[in-house]
Amino acid sequence: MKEDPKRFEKMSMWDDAQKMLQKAERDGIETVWDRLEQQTPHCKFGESGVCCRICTMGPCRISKKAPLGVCGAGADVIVARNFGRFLAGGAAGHSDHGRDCIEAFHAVAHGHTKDYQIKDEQKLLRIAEERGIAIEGRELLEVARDLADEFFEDFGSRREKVGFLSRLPVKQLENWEKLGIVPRGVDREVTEMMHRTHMGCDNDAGNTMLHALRMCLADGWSGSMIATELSDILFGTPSPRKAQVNLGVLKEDQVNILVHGHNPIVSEKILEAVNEEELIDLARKAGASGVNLAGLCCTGNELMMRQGIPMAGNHLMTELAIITGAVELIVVDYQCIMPSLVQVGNCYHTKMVTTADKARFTGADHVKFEMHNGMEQARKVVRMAIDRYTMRNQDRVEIPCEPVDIMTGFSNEALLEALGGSLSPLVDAIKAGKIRGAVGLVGCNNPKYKHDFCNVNLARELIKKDILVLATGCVTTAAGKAGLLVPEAIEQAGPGLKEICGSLGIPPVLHMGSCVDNARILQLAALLANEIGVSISDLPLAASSPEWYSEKAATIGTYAVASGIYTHLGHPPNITGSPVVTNLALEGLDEMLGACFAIEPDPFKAAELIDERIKMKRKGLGLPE
Ligand code: XCC
Ligand code: SF4
Repeated sequence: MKEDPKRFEKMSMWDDAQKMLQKAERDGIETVWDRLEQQTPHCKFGESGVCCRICTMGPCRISKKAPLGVCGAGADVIVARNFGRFLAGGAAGHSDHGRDCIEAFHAVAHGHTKDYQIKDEQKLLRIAEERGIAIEGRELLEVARDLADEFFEDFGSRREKVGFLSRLPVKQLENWEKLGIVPRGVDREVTEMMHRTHMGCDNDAGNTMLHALRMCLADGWSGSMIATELSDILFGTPSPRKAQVNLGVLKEDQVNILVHGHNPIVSEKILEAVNEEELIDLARKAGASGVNLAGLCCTGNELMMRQGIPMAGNHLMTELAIITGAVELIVVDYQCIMPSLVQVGNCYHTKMVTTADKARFTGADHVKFEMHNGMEQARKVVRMAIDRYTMRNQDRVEIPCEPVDIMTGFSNEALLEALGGSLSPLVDAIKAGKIRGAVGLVGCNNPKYKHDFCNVNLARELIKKDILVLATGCVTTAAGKAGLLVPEAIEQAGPGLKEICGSLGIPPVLHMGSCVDNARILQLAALLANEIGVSISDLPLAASSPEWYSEKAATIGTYAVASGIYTHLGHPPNITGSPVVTNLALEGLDEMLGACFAIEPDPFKAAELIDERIKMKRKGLGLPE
């Protein structure tokens, strides 16, 4: 690879990434792409899901010569168990993040912290009412205490179904009941998956996969949904605003701090601290002109959606951001944080700071954030960053390009407001075929693809076909860098989408938030289905994660399909060793749920697949092409 003069262009489509890859080579730094090369080719048994390590009679790997594991389990059972546990990881990640939000909210409601507040009182009251809590004549915090308890209950074992299923079209809930996939409690479904996949339990691949649907639905309709709703209540419901993306948001003459991870409980406090006069003065004394905060990945999405804080980059940009040599400190909570960031940071002056006991990194400093000390800890982190500024070597600093403008902040509340308070204009536009359908374009980067090439090109192809794109997670940064998150991008859209978005003054690709915020898309789908009087699976909707990598992304894809949304993935999960699981994913689920997975690495072909599906669903509703 080293001799190929075009190697950096093959790794990423972006100028800022390519320049930093060159610098990495000059500075002698190994990146995720180098390590991928070392790991290639990947183990075929692992890749197809037929390696079992569930007990110590094994490990067993299935081949033609040895078609059964020591216990007698075949490929289907082994794949189903492995995939079930993979999805459990994703559901647990989102939902534990949701639980952390409930704990923060609980602490506020009980007066255990002064560092966090209720920012959106109206939303608190609205959601409390939705969940059957009395609000009339009661004090706000009293209502909040009840809502916290109500949400905690959703994680337990005593419910027949999680609370937000009241949002679902009745017909669809009946179908889930028939199939036995109504999620009862978040922790319960995750734990049950671990139980079922213990040696000697659920030895029927299809049955294990049914439970996988139920568990992922618990994530989408409870764990993630609670995370989103409570983050809005605590930090404000997003509304449209401007922001900027790419490595150009770093400032050569300022103390640069990056927040990385997922939960706004940490990043929101860091944001407050960097705006404190005393700390800005301290930065000036250290020779900087100020303190600059930028985001990475999903906590970046959270801060961008609510506060307009710039986004330095997505998953594959996290190492490259440090390679600019301009980052004093990177503060993280959890999920999607490459352990390599510590080593890359050590090659410069960049300090890595962890904040959650459940996500510590060897070599990083730990500044534990708790409800009662969030502000104090945030100030400490900012002071650490200012200290590092004096250690920066300006000769090694290279900030590669100018930032790109974007528009963000499209919560469902904001979308409704843009539509004049009701969904009818959107429904009318869909019925008239001006907006032919909508696609949730979500998820990650994966070095197995040219970075962001599929994310960007799929978004472009879809809007050309008058399909509205709803972006979350790391796709957001890709779409933003490609100039698709501004109202002017309607010039790249088909005539119908151009007309509608043009009249509303919104971009054809709407940023709806972080990965847990895919719950916003679920809610929007349910609102639309209820408005038209059909199930979600009847709507001209699809989802796609072209460059996905994580367990969480697979869980999102699975709850999307289970919710009736056709879902495209760039590559399959590690299930291809099982005909039963693979056929179920690609076909069988369609019969049960009106939605299935589709696999296609080429974004242009994927756009065609999605387009065909949307045509089919429009036809089903009797809508014109
Ligand atoms: Fe992680 Fe959420 Fe994927 Fe980005 S998109 S790489 S999961 S940060 Ni959710
Ligand atoms: Fe092998 Fe069965 Fe044990 Fe898996 S559970 S490691 S297939 S003996």
